[in-house]
Parts: sequence; C-alpha cells; structure tokens
Amino acid sequence: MKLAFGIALAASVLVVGCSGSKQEGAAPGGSSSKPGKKIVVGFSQIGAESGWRTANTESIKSEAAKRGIELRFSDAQQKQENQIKALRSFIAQKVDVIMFSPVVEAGWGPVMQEIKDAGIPVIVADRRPDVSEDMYVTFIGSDFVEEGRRAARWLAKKMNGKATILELQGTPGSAPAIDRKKGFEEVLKDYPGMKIVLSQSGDFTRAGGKQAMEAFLKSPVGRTANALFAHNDDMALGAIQAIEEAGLKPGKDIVIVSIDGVRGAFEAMVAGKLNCTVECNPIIGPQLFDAVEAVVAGKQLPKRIVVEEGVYDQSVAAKELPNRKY
Ligand code: GZL
Repeated sequence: MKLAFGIALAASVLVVGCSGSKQEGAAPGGSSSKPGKKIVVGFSQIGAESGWRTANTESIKSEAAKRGIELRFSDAQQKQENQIKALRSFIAQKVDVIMFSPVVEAGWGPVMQEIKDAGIPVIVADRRPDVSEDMYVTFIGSDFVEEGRRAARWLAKKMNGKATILELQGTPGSAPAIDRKKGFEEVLKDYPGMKIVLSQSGDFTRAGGKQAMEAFLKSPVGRTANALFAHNDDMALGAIQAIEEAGLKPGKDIVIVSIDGVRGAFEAMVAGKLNCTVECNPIIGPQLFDAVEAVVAGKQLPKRIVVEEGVYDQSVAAKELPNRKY
C-alpha cells in the first residue's frame, strides 16, 4: 500500500512567509551579491548516523555541484557543539547562505542571533530548531508528527487494534524523535488495546537499535511484546538482529513498523523481517538549492516547505525496491 502525498506549501505559513521579516529573502552580505559571482553556502550536517543521513548528504552535495554552487560542508558527528562551531566559522567566512539540520531542537538562540546580526540568511534543512521563525528564511523538511500518525494507523490496522508495543526512539530532544512519538501516541488514543510497554532511545543508529532491543528482550515485559515501533529504519534493522539472536522471528513474532524508507528496509520487508516503513524523503537537495538561489535573488519564500512522502508495506516492497533512490 502506498499513499502518495503531494508537495504541500502550508498556505497559512505562506502568508507568514511574506511577512517581510529581516530573514525574508534578505540579500546576503557575501560575495554572490555581486553579479556573476559563485554562490557560497555553508552547510552544517548532523553526521552520518543512518542510511537516511548518508542519502541526505549525497543529495545536498550532488545538487550543489550540479548548480556550480560552492558548498562548505561540515559533519558534526551528531554533536551540537560541533554544529555551533561550524556555524560560527561560516559567519567568519562571510558565506552567502547558511544551511543546517539541527541535531536537537534546543540551544540555537545565541548562534542564530550572531548569524542574523551578520546579515547572513539561514535555511533550515530536515529538522527544526526551537527558535522564532524570523531567525530563518524557510524550513524545508518532513512532517514528523504525520509520519508518527501514519506508523500508528498502519500498525492498528495490521494488529486489529490490539498490540503490546516496544518503541525505539530517535535522538533525545531531536524534532523527529519528539514529533514521531507525538503523532504515534495521538493515534493510539483511539485504540485502548494498543499500548507502548517499553520505550528507549537508540539514537537513530543500527547499533543503538540492536542494543536497546537486547535490553527490551531481557525484561519480562519486553518478552510479552508483539509489535515494535522504531523511529527510523536503521534502529529497526539493528532490532531485527537482536530479535533473531533471541530466537524469535522478526516480522512474525514481533510485527515491526519503522520510518525512513531506506533500501535496507525494503530488503528486510522482502525477506519478511520488517512489515512497514513510512517514507521520510532525504532527497531534498533540489528544494534546498532552489531556496538558496531564491534567497540570493532576494525572492520571498514560504516559512515552511513540506516534502512528498508515502507509506510502503510488505505487499508492495518487492515491486517498489527497484525504484528506490536511497
Ligand atoms: C528525519 C531525519 C532523521 C531520520 C534518521 O528527517 O532527521 O535523522 O529519520 C536520521 O534516519 O538519523
């Protein structure tokens, strides 16, 4: 089953986006404001923690190269202090535009004020920071709350409204972990027979998912579970290993729904070890650099751009696998 959702520009936000605040299409102070000069973009990436992140980085790097935009790329290895250091160095380098995907929501106020004071426009990619919207030009990424809802709706249907659920959360304090949990639990309110009995972070990594699942299966409560909700596919794939090592059948003894839609998830579904993945599209390089070029040209942008996504389960996995781009 695949539900395709078109690219959505949130109309109300579109209005806000035209508010003309300082960050709206602010002509950058960098070199590209001179005609014919190469645009220089500083990008602080979270890390390389998952298949999703690798695909996201590839999309961004290849799109910049395709457009002849100079990309100064920094990998923060999932540490906020490394991202803040990188953002400050982009200010010092007087880049034309700063882009970043904040590893967690909190703690960005001071450095984003420094960027604003330097007159450099900011484009937020993938995850949102907990700052006011006038600190950035636009936020391009997925609707994580809806992804959580989709996961819960699929599981409720699969389990006929009755499930004892284990939950592998993403990075504590990150927008996707907060919002996916929120959306999942919102739908669970309609299903009294579906309960999350244990929940732990696996930090969005395969190793983290395996470790957390091993701990779940060592506890009596964990052994009663018949379903797993993983905030991303990498943790689900790690959990599958732990489930097999415990002598159980992933996808059968424990029905698994996760989020991202990476190739490994489709392969696991074809093998009958994963049951559903909710797509979270990492290939946002084209939209990000459309926004960069619009900002440099001084054009207005909506505050929020939500990317297209679907839901894929075992019934379509084999057919869809060859089409996967990440
Ligand atoms: C979601 C992204 C998340 C992915 C994980 O947009 O921020 O981070 O779901 C990745 O795989 O680590």
